[in-house]
Amino acid sequence: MLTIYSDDHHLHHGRCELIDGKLMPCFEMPSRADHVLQRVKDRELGPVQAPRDYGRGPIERIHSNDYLNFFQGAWQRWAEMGNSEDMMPFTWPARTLRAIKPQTLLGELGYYSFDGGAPITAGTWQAAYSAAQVALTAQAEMQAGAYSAFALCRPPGHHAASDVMGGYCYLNNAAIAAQAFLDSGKQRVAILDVDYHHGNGTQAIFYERSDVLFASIHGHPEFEFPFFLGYADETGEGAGEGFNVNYPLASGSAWDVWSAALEQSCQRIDDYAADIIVVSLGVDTFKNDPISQFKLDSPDYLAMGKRIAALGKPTLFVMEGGYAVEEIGINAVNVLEGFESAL
Ligand code: SP5
Ligand code: ZN
Repeated sequence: MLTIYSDDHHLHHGRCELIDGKLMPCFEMPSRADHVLQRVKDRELGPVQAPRDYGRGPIERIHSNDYLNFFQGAWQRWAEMGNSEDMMPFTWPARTLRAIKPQTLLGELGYYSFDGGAPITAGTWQAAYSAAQVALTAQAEMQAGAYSAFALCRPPGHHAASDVMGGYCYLNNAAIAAQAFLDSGKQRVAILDVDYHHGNGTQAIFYERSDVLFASIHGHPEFEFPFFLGYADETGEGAGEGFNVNYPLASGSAWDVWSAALEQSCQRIDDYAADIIVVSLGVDTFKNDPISQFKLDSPDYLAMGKRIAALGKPTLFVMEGGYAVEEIGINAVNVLEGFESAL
């Protein structure tokens, strides 16, 4: 399988995030992608290529221009104000306030974000922009005939909506790739989100559309981040009614429970008759993940890849979460090797 990877992800290295009542060093760190790349090489998964640059156009198909302009220019404005520490939002337009766009940088930052988990550093835009190009290049390789590809994206994307960042995510790489498939002639794309957390950004982006089926298996929002989306009764709206499906699972879920939800997800994707599958590949479902509560073990990821391969559809894997850094490469590449072993 072809891997697309850019070293630019090193340009994003946030100092800390606000998590569970504490300011902690960022769990989403550069060594994550380094470990995945090393494992791709160790296992001789296939060639590794740098991304091509498709510009901002295909990103603008998913994200609003106002949001992109803000994100692209934020660090320079911050630095011109004499700052050198990471930008972190701390006030959001929650209920009782107005979602009105402020004129000042920190007000705008709160307007365009939903948590204190996505710091902006000097290199965050470039890293996120390159990650989107990684996804777009992998998409183009598939459009040109590859049956599968691995977009080794960092930072991840599935918590980012059209004009909102959060949950370590800025640009929604999987959504950008899915839209690119549609724009190059595909009719139906299924996004299977296996990250431990609900893909609230991806769901929001496609919620009223029938050309993208979104299926997500995740920690129940009753107890887990992002808390405010990901319930089973969110089935889509308008033209999108019936094209969104959530499988919120209990804390402590292991492969027996998780694989039953995967089976149901795959059934839904079969019924949808997708042309292409985009997998939001998070491996924070791992038993030793430091911020997650599922109990998958490394061999389970091989089985996951095999089941996805049985869908019998061209599949683009897009890297999302996974914070057990020592094992992230083994687990992510196990999915890809399981997939290839079943072809
Ligand atoms: C891409 C991705 O995996 N983003 C994850 C962002 C998670 N951020 C907050 C995690 C909160 C963990 N603590 C929840 C405690 C509930 N028992
Ligand atoms: Zn996650």
